[in-house]
Amino acid sequence: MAKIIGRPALPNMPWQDKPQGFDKPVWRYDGNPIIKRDAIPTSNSIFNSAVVVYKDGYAGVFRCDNRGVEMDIFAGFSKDGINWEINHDPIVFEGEKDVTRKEYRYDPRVCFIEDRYYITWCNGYHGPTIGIGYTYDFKTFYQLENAFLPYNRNGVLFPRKIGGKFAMVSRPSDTGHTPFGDIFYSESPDMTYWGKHRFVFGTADGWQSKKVGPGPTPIETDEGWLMIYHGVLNSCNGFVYRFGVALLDIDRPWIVKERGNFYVFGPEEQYELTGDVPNVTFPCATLTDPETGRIAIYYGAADTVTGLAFTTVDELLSYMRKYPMNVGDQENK
Ligand code: BMA
Repeated sequence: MAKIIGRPALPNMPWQDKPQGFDKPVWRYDGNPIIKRDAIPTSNSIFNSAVVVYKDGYAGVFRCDNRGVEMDIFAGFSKDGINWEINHDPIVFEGEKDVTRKEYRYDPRVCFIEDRYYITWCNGYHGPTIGIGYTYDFKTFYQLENAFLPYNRNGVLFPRKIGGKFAMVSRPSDTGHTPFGDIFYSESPDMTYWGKHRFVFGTADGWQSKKVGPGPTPIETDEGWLMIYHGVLNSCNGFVYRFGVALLDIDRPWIVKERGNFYVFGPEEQYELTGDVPNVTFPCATLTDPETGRIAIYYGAADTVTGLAFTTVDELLSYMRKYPMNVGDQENK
C-alpha cells in the first residue's frame, strides 16, 4: 500500500466505511450535503470550499455567494469536520490597497506550509487570476500579490517546498466559462514571483475532454504526489464536472507518472444533478490520515451546497491502475 507522508495522524477525521457491496472507489457521507445553501443568513449557495486541520478541530475558507449572487470567501470552524459554523461576514485581508481591492473571490483552497495557512482563490483583478493570502489563526488575514497575470483559475499550492521553492499548479483560462483548460506547474522563491511554468497535463478523451483543473492540495505519498483534479465534458446540455486522479513525480511534479482513464466521482445524487448549475462535483480539499490511508474529500455540488465523500489512497491508486490512461497519449487531444 502506498503511504501518505508529511502529514500528522488524524484518527478522529470524519469517516464512514465503504457501504457493503459498493464497487466504486469514492463513496458519499450519508448525511450529505453537509453545508446547505442558506447556512448563513445572506447566502444563496455555499460550495467549492476548503478545510484544514486547525488546533483540536478544523477550520475552513468557504465560497458563499450572497443573494445578490456576488462571490466571496468566508472563514468557518468545526469540531468534527462535518458541522460547520461559518462567519457571517466575508474575510477582510490586510495588505496593500492596490492588492486587496475586491472585485470577486471564489473557489478557495487552503494549504498549511511551514508555519501558516496559505489561502489561494480565484481573484477578480481585471479578470480572474490567482489571489494568495495567509493567516495564522483564521481571524487576521494578510493578502499577497496575485500570483499571475489574468486570466487564471484553480491555483493550488503544494504542501511543502519542492527543490527549495514554493510550488503551485493552476489552470490558465479566459474571462468567461473557458472552453479549454490544461494544468501547469509554477514555482516561487518567496510567494510573490512565480515562474518556471511547466505543462503538467491537458485534456483527454471522454469525461475530461473539455478542460481539466487542479482540485485539492496534492497528497504526498511514497509513490508520488497524488493529485485529485476535475475534468469537464461539454455535453449537449452543458458542462459536466467530475473528478479523477493522477500521480505526479515527487521532485519534478510536472512529470505525470500515472493517470486514470476513468473518473473516480461524478454527479449522481439529486443535490449534485440539480441546483444553480446542474451536474457539477468540484473537489477543493481533503483531510487525510497517514496511519489508515483514509481520505475525506470536500466538494461543491451543483454550485449550490457542499458535500463530503470518502476514499483511501489504496482505493484511488488501485482504481487508477485498473483503468489506466496511456500517459503518452494524454497531451491535449
Ligand atoms: C467553473 C467555476 C466553478 C464552478 C464551475 C461550474 O468555471 O466557476 O466555481 O463550480 O465553473 O459552474
